[in-house]
Amino acid sequence: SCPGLDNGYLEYSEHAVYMVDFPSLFCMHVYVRPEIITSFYGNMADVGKTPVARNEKASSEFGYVGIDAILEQMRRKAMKQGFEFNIMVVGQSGLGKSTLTNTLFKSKVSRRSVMTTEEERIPKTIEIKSISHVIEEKGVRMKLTVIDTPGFGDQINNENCWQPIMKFINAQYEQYLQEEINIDRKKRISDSRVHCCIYFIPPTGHCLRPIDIEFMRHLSKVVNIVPVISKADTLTLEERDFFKQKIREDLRANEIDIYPQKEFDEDAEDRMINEKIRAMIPFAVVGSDQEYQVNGKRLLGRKTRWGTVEVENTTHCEFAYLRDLLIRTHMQNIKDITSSIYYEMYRVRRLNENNTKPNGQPAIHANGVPEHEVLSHEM
Ligand SMILES: Nc1nc2c(ncn2[C@@H]2O[C@H](COP(=O)(O)OP(=O)(O)OP(=O)(O)O)[C@@H](O)[C@H]2O)c(=O)[nH]1
Ligand SMILES: [Mg+2]
Repeated sequence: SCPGLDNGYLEYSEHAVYMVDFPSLFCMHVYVRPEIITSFYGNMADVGKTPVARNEKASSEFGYVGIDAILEQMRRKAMKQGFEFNIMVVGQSGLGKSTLTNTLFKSKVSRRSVMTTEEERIPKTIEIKSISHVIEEKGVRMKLTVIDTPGFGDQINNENCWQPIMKFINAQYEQYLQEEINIDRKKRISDSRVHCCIYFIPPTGHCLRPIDIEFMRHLSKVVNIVPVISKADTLTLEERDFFKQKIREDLRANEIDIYPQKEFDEDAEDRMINEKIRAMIPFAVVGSDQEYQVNGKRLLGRKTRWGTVEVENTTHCEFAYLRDLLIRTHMQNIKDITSSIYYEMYRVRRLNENNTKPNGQPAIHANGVPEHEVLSHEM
């Protein structure tokens, strides 16, 4: 029904109508909303801000719709919001947890955000303490929080020494849940949930101790566990390899599921990458917050009479692998598992408790979501 359009064709898109009449006049009439014209030849980076009018013929010729622009939109949103990541360090007293916390902040993660220069000894940790730094790199903001915990094993009876840690982890889930079920809830809930727990194994060189097995068995049910062998500078290379293998066997024998858990591998590629990590875990780490001059460079290390152990040198220890796993390669996955597995289990359990019907039957569907509940939870 377009006047004057003979032998031509009509194209329609959401934002523009094209009437094309090539054979008779060799001209093309384009009826298009004025604001579209400005973006018609626009840079693809601007896609997402203003809809781009697109000739369907050209689209089919070149096969490009612009779906990939969603990545750019997501990137912008994520950069505006920033990221939060919470790591907890747990283990027996004196294994270097507080030192490693400082190492994490002073290493390449955020060398600039820690400005302490004075050499002070790290005191014994006596309460659970969170240390946060906002790190910015290439416009991406991340609030990295390390939760330092008091070491256990000092008591005569060390039974149930995992309980205060478990209580803290659950308290963070509870806080998140309360924010989430609030009628007037915030658009974005601040996330204090423990995404990952670094468990410190003493460098005995033998096998896992019952207390380590007990601790990890309980914690692995509520949080991602990444075990490390602490003070790895005290082991020879052979001792280190033997100990690592023995720990992996002990973990398997005791059915302790550590991160990255096999059952959460999403595809073959995931499996391939994670298998390599599983073969390296537990990382044998060395911690230090002191810098030394080595070959003209200032490096984090531990100076001894026979040389300096460089913390970030992978031929000396595996701290850099640990940091890369946590920060560079698996952070999002660790957060996803926290949110979709561990927090979800906590949430279902808590809502089940609250929604138990008078006859004792929980008012929860098989999929774990209460009938009346309209909760949406972000990953
Ligand atoms: N050889 C060696 N010593 C370390 C290492 N990391 C820390 N230390 C030393 O171990 C001692 C205890 O370190 P902390 O970081 O206070 O240990 P912690 O686990 O926080 O101890 P608590 O707070 O009591 O639980 C300090 O003298 C550190 O310098 C390491 O990788 N190798
Ligand atoms: Mg400490």
